[in-house]
Amino acid sequence: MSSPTKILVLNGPNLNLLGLREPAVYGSTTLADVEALCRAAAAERGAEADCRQSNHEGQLIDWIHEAGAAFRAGQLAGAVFNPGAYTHTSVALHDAIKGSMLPVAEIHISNVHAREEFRHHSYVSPAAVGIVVGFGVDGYVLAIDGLLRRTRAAQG
Ligand code: CA2
Repeated sequence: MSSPTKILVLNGPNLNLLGLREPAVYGSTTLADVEALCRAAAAERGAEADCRQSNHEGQLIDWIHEAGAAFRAGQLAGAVFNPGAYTHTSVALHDAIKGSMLPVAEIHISNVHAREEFRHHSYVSPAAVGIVVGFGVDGYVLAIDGLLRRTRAAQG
Protein backbone atom coordinates (compact mmCIF):
# COMPACT_ATOMS: atom_id res chain seq x y z
CA MET A 1 0.00 0.00 0.00
CA SER A 2 1.37 3.49 -0.82
CA SER A 3 1.68 5.96 2.10
CA PRO A 4 -1.34 8.13 2.85
CA THR A 5 -0.68 11.78 2.04
CA LYS A 6 -2.92 13.32 4.67
CA ILE A 7 -1.99 14.37 8.20
CA LEU A 8 -4.09 15.92 10.93
CA VAL A 9 -2.70 18.94 12.79
CA LEU A 10 -4.56 19.30 16.06
CA ASN A 11 -4.28 22.20 18.50
CA GLY A 12 -5.88 22.18 21.94
CA PRO A 13 -7.14 24.76 24.40
CA ASN A 14 -6.09 28.41 24.22
CA LEU A 15 -3.91 27.92 21.16
CA ASN A 16 -6.40 30.15 19.34
CA LEU A 17 -4.77 32.94 21.43
CA LEU A 18 -1.34 32.39 19.89
CA GLY A 19 0.31 35.63 18.81
CA LEU A 20 -2.37 37.68 20.55
CA ARG A 21 -1.16 37.30 24.18
CA GLU A 22 2.07 36.29 26.01
CA PRO A 23 4.42 36.82 23.03
CA ALA A 24 7.42 36.45 25.39
CA VAL A 25 6.50 32.78 25.96
CA TYR A 26 4.78 31.73 22.73
CA GLY A 27 6.05 34.25 20.15
CA SER A 28 4.05 36.55 17.88
CA THR A 29 2.93 33.98 15.31
CA THR A 30 -0.83 33.53 15.20
CA LEU A 31 -2.68 30.20 14.95
CA ALA A 32 -3.63 31.10 11.37
CA ASP A 33 0.12 31.59 10.63
CA VAL A 34 0.94 28.22 12.25
CA GLU A 35 -1.73 26.48 10.19
CA ALA A 36 -0.41 28.09 6.98
CA LEU A 37 3.12 26.96 7.98
CA CYS A 38 1.86 23.40 8.51
CA ARG A 39 -0.02 23.31 5.19
CA ALA A 40 3.14 24.54 3.39
CA ALA A 41 5.41 22.06 5.23
CA ALA A 42 3.06 19.19 4.39
CA ALA A 43 2.76 20.28 0.73
CA GLU A 44 6.58 20.48 0.40
CA ARG A 45 6.63 16.85 1.50
CA GLY A 46 3.89 15.73 -0.87
CA ALA A 47 1.22 15.67 1.83
CA GLU A 48 -1.85 17.61 2.90
CA ALA A 49 -2.45 19.03 6.38
CA ASP A 50 -5.96 19.14 7.85
CA CYS A 51 -5.66 21.76 10.63
CA ARG A 52 -8.12 21.94 13.53
CA GLN A 53 -8.26 23.64 16.95
CA SER A 54 -10.64 23.15 19.84
CA ASN A 55 -10.90 24.34 23.43
CA HIS A 56 -13.00 21.26 24.28
CA GLU A 57 -11.54 17.95 25.44
CA GLY A 58 -14.47 15.88 24.08
CA GLN A 59 -14.15 17.45 20.63
CA LEU A 60 -10.41 16.63 20.56
CA ILE A 61 -11.22 13.04 21.60
CA ASP A 62 -13.85 12.69 18.84
CA TRP A 63 -11.36 13.96 16.24
CA ILE A 64 -8.70 11.51 17.51
CA HIS A 65 -11.16 8.60 17.21
CA GLU A 66 -12.10 9.74 13.68
CA ALA A 67 -8.42 10.09 12.74
CA GLY A 68 -7.62 6.66 14.18
CA ALA A 69 -10.25 5.09 11.92
CA ALA A 70 -8.79 6.97 8.91
CA PHE A 71 -5.28 5.80 9.87
CA ARG A 72 -6.40 2.19 10.14
CA ALA A 73 -8.08 2.54 6.72
CA GLY A 74 -4.74 3.74 5.26
CA GLN A 75 -6.10 7.23 4.58
CA LEU A 76 -4.08 9.22 7.13
CA ALA A 77 -0.39 9.19 8.12
CA GLY A 78 -1.09 10.31 11.68
CA ALA A 79 -1.52 13.47 13.73
CA VAL A 80 0.66 16.30 14.98
CA PHE A 81 -0.88 17.31 18.29
CA ASN A 82 -0.33 20.21 20.65
CA PRO A 83 -2.71 19.32 23.49
CA GLY A 84 -2.11 22.63 25.32
CA ALA A 85 -2.79 22.44 29.05
CA TYR A 86 -4.69 19.13 28.59
CA THR A 87 -1.19 17.65 28.18
CA HIS A 88 -0.79 17.85 31.94
CA THR A 89 -4.29 16.78 33.00
CA SER A 90 -5.95 14.47 30.52
CA VAL A 91 -6.01 10.71 31.05
CA ALA A 92 -8.91 10.79 28.56
CA LEU A 93 -6.67 12.07 25.74
CA HIS A 94 -4.05 9.45 26.63
CA ASP A 95 -6.72 6.73 26.40
CA ALA A 96 -8.13 8.13 23.13
CA ILE A 97 -4.71 8.02 21.43
CA LYS A 98 -3.93 4.54 22.76
CA GLY A 99 -7.41 3.24 21.93
CA SER A 100 -7.46 4.62 18.41
CA MET A 101 -3.91 3.39 17.59
CA LEU A 102 -3.32 6.78 15.92
CA PRO A 103 0.39 7.69 15.51
CA VAL A 104 0.67 11.05 17.29
CA ALA A 105 3.64 13.42 17.27
CA GLU A 106 3.24 15.59 20.39
CA ILE A 107 4.49 19.13 20.03
CA HIS A 108 4.99 22.01 22.46
CA ILE A 109 6.03 25.46 21.37
CA SER A 110 7.72 26.23 24.69
CA ASN A 111 10.21 24.04 26.54
CA VAL A 112 7.75 22.72 29.11
CA HIS A 113 10.62 21.19 31.14
CA ALA A 114 12.17 24.61 31.72
CA ARG A 115 8.88 25.99 33.03
CA GLU A 116 6.69 25.36 36.08
CA GLU A 117 6.83 21.91 37.68
CA PHE A 118 3.18 21.19 36.76
CA ARG A 119 4.14 21.37 33.06
CA HIS A 120 6.85 18.70 33.40
CA HIS A 121 4.47 15.75 33.29
CA SER A 122 2.57 14.80 30.13
CA TYR A 123 -0.23 12.23 29.99
CA VAL A 124 0.07 12.34 26.20
CA SER A 125 3.80 11.53 25.86
CA PRO A 126 3.55 7.80 26.74
CA ALA A 127 0.91 7.43 24.01
CA ALA A 128 2.85 9.46 21.41
CA VAL A 129 5.30 8.06 18.83
CA GLY A 130 7.55 11.12 19.26
CA ILE A 131 7.79 14.49 20.99
CA VAL A 132 9.06 17.90 19.87
CA VAL A 133 9.49 20.48 22.62
CA GLY A 134 10.86 24.00 22.83
CA PHE A 135 11.61 24.90 19.20
CA GLY A 136 8.84 27.47 18.94
CA VAL A 137 6.38 27.10 16.08
CA ASP A 138 9.13 25.50 13.94
CA GLY A 139 8.41 22.45 16.09
CA TYR A 140 5.25 21.86 14.04
CA VAL A 141 7.40 21.49 10.90
CA LEU A 142 9.79 19.13 12.73
CA ALA A 143 6.85 17.05 13.95
CA ILE A 144 5.27 16.89 10.46
CA ASP A 145 8.62 15.81 9.00
CA GLY A 146 9.16 13.14 11.67
CA LEU A 147 5.64 11.78 11.36
CA LEU A 148 5.73 11.53 7.55
CA ARG A 149 9.22 9.94 7.59
CA ARG A 150 8.08 7.41 10.16
CA THR A 151 4.91 6.43 8.30
CA ARG A 152 6.70 6.27 4.93
CA ALA A 153 9.50 4.14 6.37
CA ALA A 154 6.89 1.76 7.82
CA GLN A 155 4.60 1.58 4.80
CA GLY A 156 6.91 2.35 1.84
O1 CA2 B 1 4.26 25.15 24.82
C1 CA2 B 1 3.18 24.72 24.41
O2 CA2 B 1 2.94 24.54 23.20
C2 CA2 B 1 2.04 24.41 25.40
O3 CA2 B 1 1.36 23.25 24.95
C3 CA2 B 1 1.12 25.61 25.37
C4 CA2 B 1 -0.01 25.53 26.39
C5 CA2 B 1 0.54 25.23 27.78
O4 CA2 B 1 -0.52 25.06 28.70
C6 CA2 B 1 1.42 23.98 27.78
O5 CA2 B 1 1.94 23.79 29.09
C7 CA2 B 1 2.57 24.14 26.80
C8 CA2 B 1 -0.78 26.85 26.40
C9 CA2 B 1 -1.55 27.07 25.11
C10 CA2 B 1 -1.46 28.48 24.62
O6 CA2 B 1 -1.95 29.38 25.59
C11 CA2 B 1 -1.81 30.71 25.35
C12 CA2 B 1 -2.24 31.52 26.38
C13 CA2 B 1 -2.13 32.89 26.25
C14 CA2 B 1 -1.60 33.43 25.07
C15 CA2 B 1 -1.18 32.60 24.05
C16 CA2 B 1 -1.30 31.24 24.18
